[in-house]
Amino acid sequence: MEHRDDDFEARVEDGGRRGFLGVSALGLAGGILGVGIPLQMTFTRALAQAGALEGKDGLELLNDRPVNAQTPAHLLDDAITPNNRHFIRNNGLVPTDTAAEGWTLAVDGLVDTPMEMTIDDLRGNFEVVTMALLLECGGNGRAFFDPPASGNQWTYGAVACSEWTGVRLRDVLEAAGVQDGAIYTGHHGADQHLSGDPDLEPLSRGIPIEKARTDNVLIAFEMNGEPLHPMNGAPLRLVVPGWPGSCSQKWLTRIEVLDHVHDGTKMEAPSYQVPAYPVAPGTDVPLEDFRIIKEMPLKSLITHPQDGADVGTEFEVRGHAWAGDRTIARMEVSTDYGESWQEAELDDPVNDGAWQNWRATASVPQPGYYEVWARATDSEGVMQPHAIRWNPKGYLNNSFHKVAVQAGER
Ligand SMILES: Nc1nc2c(c(=O)[nH]1)N[C@H]1C(S)=C(S)[C@@H](COP(=O)(O)O)O[C@H]1N2
Ligand SMILES: [Mo]
Repeated sequence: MEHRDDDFEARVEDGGRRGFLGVSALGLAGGILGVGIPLQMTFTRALAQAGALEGKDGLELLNDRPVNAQTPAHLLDDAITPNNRHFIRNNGLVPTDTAAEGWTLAVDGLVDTPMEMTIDDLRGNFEVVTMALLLECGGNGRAFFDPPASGNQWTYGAVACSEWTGVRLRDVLEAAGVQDGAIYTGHHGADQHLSGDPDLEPLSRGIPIEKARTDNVLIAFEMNGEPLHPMNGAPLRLVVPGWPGSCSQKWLTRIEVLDHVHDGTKMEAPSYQVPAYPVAPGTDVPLEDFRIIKEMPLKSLITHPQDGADVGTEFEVRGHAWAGDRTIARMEVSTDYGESWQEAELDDPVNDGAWQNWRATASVPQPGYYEVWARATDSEGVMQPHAIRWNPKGYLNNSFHKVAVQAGER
């Protein structure tokens, strides 16, 4: 079943790549490639795609059905990711009506009091909090797997840290009264399955109840002080920082409390799962040997200089770093292929669940071509790896980010 679904996704993605060229050709995506509109690409479809990225700026469309778009690393330079720079990862089709008016959220399952609430009810009955929270797709970095893994070919830009306003999932669960024996949540959204079958959900994931009860898991109705962008889950979504982005259900309509691990769409292997043991690249791993990804690994991103930039022989290097449910303790950069490392200045996270900003002044001995590498070490002494172990679906690539620069006169 799942394998067929993946094949379908892969085919759709080929369509997406053609689509991307089409948008460029219309001059709507920044004139990246000088190619004509492929035959498959109708004018209407190109316009539909342009619409998908409305309110976004500089994102690279990886797929148009479903819409998936990543943010180039240098456009993630802001300390807090603005709405127009937040990536988009959809498994299905965006609901046609994303108005806040009349939207309801049901909380049911193993609770004393099943509830159905409007967004005004949420605002009125629970403490409203604003937090900067990191979202990263489990497949960010998939493009670098060899043999390649099917799915969106994310390079670096399926990550963001915006300021989300909402209520704590914990508070809502407490109001509903979670019963003994509850171990997991199941999340449901209003998006439509690609097949058009209304009985199928494109994605329905959940998290262990302990995670659902942490302070920084929000049911959010604002993104950087504005209503959510339609592509980012308007009018209501979950934000589960530090865990695979797929846990953060968009267009949220229902949260179930369960006495078993949720069995919704894409909870099953191999979706958002990795092998229980190390496997050689290309191994066909039996489905029962996969395990659900929980916390995401530590990682960092260089947002300045831009890859390929001209810089002086002394230049600023900066970016962000994050570490699942932990924090980053040390950030280092190298301009000599890792022969020597220089410590960067590292900010604390603005709150639990935010990425950390860092900066360093690099200097190189003479003009020429250099690579800038960055690596993070977390609060438990775990260091970001130079390369990572292959897995069938291309998840959890947290290897060093490297950018190339030309320093001094060419
Ligand atoms: N309802 C719904 N929620 C969803 C998804 C989806 O397809 N449908 N995609 C998930 C995945 S895989 C990721 S990585 C994040 C991405 O959030 P964003 O699109 O706001 O960046 O949303 C998650 N929530
Ligand atoms: Mo994702």
